Amino acid sequence: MENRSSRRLLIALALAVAVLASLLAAVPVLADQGGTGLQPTVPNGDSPNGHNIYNLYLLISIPAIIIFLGVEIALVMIIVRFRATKRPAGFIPPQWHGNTKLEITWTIIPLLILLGIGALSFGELQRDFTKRTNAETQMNITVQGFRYGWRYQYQEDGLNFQSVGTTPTAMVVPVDTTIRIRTQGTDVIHGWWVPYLTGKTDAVPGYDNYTWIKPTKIGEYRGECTELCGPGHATMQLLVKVVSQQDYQAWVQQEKQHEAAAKATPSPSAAPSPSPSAAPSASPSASPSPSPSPSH
Ligand SMILES: [Cu+2]
Repeated sequence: MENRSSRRLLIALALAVAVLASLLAAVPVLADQGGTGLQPTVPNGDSPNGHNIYNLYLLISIPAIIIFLGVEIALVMIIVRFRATKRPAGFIPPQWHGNTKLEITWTIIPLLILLGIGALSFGELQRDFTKRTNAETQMNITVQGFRYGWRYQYQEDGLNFQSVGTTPTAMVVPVDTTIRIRTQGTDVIHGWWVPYLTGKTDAVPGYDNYTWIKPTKIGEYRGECTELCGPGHATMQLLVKVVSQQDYQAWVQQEKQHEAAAKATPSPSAAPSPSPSAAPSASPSASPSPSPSPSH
């Protein structure tokens, strides 16, 4: 009788865990389809570094989930099987203390696991968030965060434009190209994050941070500022548009024509140059080389 009720309880618990686990597993799929960005895992990136972050996430999370479930299931089984009401009145379990071998083992194993996670994470940070060498780099873009928008400077193609507001101007890049990205902040700390391409990279005033991307698929990738930088933080949306090499060249020519046309006929919307005192703080465009630190 007792055994049967314990078994039923265990089966019910196991079912609850299975249902919960399958629900959790379904969430990323649903989120991916909706493209909402609300998902418990990091996305599987369309750039080698984003992809590596995803692999590292799985490598750490899957064993962690298995260990968690193992511990919780064992705990529940012990609680149910050895509960006090099923023991004779005044029952005291065997009293024993100390087991040096066991204690050393259960200290060393977690230590090794943590050191392993630390080493893997450090390696990933080194690969993704240090300055790529010139030999590895095919293109350089400086991304400046300001309150509240982004400025993009293309070193090789000489483009310079900004993106402001919740319908962002795309940072257009060619597919299969290693792009070194330097991030800077012009006022406070911002964070440049396009989850499907790479991890979060802070844009810090007076300091250059580096990341890189090598997009493997043509498409549009959304992102946003990930450092709370002020009341307009939520409007600092990001868009990266990955296009073919030909489309990229066409886009560069088109941008250059736009820039030339804007210079030839200064429209009222363009920043008026004759009043130096009226330079708005949110427009760091005036200086062609605003980097406070050594160039690439
Ligand atoms: Cu920001």
